[in-house]
Amino acid sequence: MSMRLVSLIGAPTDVGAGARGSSMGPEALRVAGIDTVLRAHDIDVIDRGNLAGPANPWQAPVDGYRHLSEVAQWNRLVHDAVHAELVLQRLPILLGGDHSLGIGTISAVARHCRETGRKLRVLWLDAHADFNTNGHTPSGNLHGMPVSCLCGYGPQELIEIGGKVPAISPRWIREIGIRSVDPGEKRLVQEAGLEIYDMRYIDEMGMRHAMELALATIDANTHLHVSFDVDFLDCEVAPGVGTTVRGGPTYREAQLCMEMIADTGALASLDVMELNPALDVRNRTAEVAVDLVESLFGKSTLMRK
Ligand code: Z70
Ligand code: MN
Ligand code: MN
Ligand code: MN
Repeated sequence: MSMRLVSLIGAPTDVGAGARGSSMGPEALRVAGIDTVLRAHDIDVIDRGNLAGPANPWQAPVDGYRHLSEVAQWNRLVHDAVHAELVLQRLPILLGGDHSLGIGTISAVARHCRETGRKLRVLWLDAHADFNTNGHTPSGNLHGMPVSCLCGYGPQELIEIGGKVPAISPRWIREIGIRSVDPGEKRLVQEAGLEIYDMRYIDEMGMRHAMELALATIDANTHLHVSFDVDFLDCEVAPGVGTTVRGGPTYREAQLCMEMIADTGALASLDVMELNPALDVRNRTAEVAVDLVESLFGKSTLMRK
């Protein structure tokens, strides 16, 4: 395999979240050694430092959106930074930041796939479906709306960031680990026909089978994007997130999930989102997240090499 090229991009913000603190996520991932861990796997890593966007004004929602203008500004910065790395044929890792920034990364990835004639598959690892609209959201927090925005349901300034509306088709997405969906959101998810492997499915069929289906039909021309919301993990494993939801994947199930993604050889961009150091215990959640990122880049290949 040729030398893999990775660029780390920090997006220190919590403008889309309901709790303050994911703005400290990028630095906590660096403190947990994300760059060193990747370099140990023969990866060329450049840390581009942090993007500089607007501060969090901590305002109430307007028309069902909190901080729409700030979220749009951050997402435009993320879009441009991620697209620039893809043009350089580097694999961008976005260090979040709240999950509203998935709009910026994935709209950049989708644009690059259009420009290069590649197929796109998005794996959304999350406790939440993140498919709300301003009419359905219980909170107004835009980190609950990135997937719907990417599919074209959302405010103009968020859905058009990558140039084309919608940025992606619901058919390109697989959501894994879901266990908290709001009532109106549930209907939207069903109408859009999102392919979801929720915790019930994982309990009954196992992580292995869920991932086999989620990764099916990926081929040599597929760009695989993983959007990893750290609240995907069970909160016993990962307490350092704004919205903990019980009953998530264990450490081993999450490792298997990452290892199966690594085995495809198709991973081409990654988000690590929603890590909240203000709620963490001695940076434990950051360390777990870095462990899992290591598996995504082929840590556990003992039996396969
Ligand atoms: C809820 C909402 C959410 C992340 C919480 C929660 C959404 N569905 N997303 N934490 N990452 O407010 O829309
Ligand atoms: Mn491009
Ligand atoms: Mn979540
Ligand atoms: Mn999320």
